[in-house]
Amino acid sequence: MQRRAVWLQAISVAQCEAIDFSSAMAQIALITGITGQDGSYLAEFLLAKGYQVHGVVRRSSTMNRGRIDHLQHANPSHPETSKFVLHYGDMTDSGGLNRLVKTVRPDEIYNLAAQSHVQISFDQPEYTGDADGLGTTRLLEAIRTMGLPTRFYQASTSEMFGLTPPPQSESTPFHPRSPYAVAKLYAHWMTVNYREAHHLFACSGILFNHESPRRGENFVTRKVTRGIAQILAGKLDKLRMGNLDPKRDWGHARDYVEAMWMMLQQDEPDDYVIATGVTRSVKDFVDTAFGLVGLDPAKYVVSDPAYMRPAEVHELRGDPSKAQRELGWKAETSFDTLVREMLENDMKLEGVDPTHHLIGAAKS
Ligand code: NAP
Ligand code: G4F
Repeated sequence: MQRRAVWLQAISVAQCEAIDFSSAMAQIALITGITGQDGSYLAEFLLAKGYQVHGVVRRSSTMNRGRIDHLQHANPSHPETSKFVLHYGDMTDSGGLNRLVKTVRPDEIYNLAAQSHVQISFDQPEYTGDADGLGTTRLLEAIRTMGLPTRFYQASTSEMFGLTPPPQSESTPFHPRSPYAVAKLYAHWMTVNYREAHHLFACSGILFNHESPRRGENFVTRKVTRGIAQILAGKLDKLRMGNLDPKRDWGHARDYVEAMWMMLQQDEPDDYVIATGVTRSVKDFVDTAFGLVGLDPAKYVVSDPAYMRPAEVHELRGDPSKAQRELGWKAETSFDTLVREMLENDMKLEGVDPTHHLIGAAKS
């Protein structure tokens, strides 16, 4: 109980400044966005590799650390000896970011923090630009002005391709279609610019959609798997959806965080597309997920204009051949396995037994 109470906080700047983290023998990684889907998988991955992992968390009135609670509890609570240390910070606050980089002196920074919802970025264009765009510049400037040899990973996105038809590779022209994509494109070019102008080891990973049971509940895949679980639990009778025609290249987040790390282990910094190379429509996802529990989507899915976007990205399909060739990376999880894993998780969360509903689920 005592240990949990300590860990439900992050350490203060004063505490942080009193500790010499650079004396740790382990490699040190700093992850912004550690409470998000990718941040949680990446933290697990780096801890398993023996890194000391520092994460940036935002202050909120309720704790939203569900994705990383298990990591907090598995590590000793004393910041000097722990392999997992949390710090308060925000991408809109350059003073705090500067102090963090100065005191933690990370070997690697993974910049995953972002207002990452495309549709919401139309409602919050300025904030999205500040956090996702300028926030990246703040971190790059912190590394540059302190003269650190820190390697930097930027979470760029296939949304930057927007209207440009597939297949999309590292040499495909960009045509962003939302304030989110515009902000990310600015951050992408700042990453490239700090590499070219200031010789930072800075990489931009252009990742296509990746999902998991930890995906935020208002992204389309999780909305569908969670909706199905709620239908089975008798809590929902209709699933209100937007445009079912757009196509996405969906992979598993667990596979994709490994590619982030691989980029920072190369001899030279570069940019890489990370994708499966296969595209499916939102309707395909809906049909697959409903099919796996033997339900007819036509009885449950209804169209709701509230989820239609002012400008849509119609088709994304990445060409991951450079990552395969140079990093030795390739997506491992199949589409069916991904959908099944998400459904199983959401059923359990809703108190529904997957062995009764999920076709092919092993009986316990
Ligand atoms: P996510 O689940 O939405 O997580 C976003 C993280 O950023 C959360 O930890 C969030 O903190 C944090 N954050 C948001 N605004 C912040 C701010 N102003 N200051 C500090 N932290 C802030 O996103 P994800 O799916 O893990 O994606 C990780 C990154 O990859 C994002 O940059 C996203 O844009 C990019 N990306 C994602 C995909 C994908 O398909 N998942 C594809 C390409 C690129 P709270 O928990 O406090 O909200
Ligand atoms: O799941 P989505 O919200 O993801 P989107 O817009 O592709 O963005 C995600 O992937 C990007 C990488 O390409 C990331 F950079 C970004 O941070 C995020 O992780 O929507 C997917 C598609 C869209 O075409 C949307 O219009 O699904 C369509 N859709 C249809 N009905 C819906 C819904 N999307 C949501 N969120 N909710 C719906 O009800």
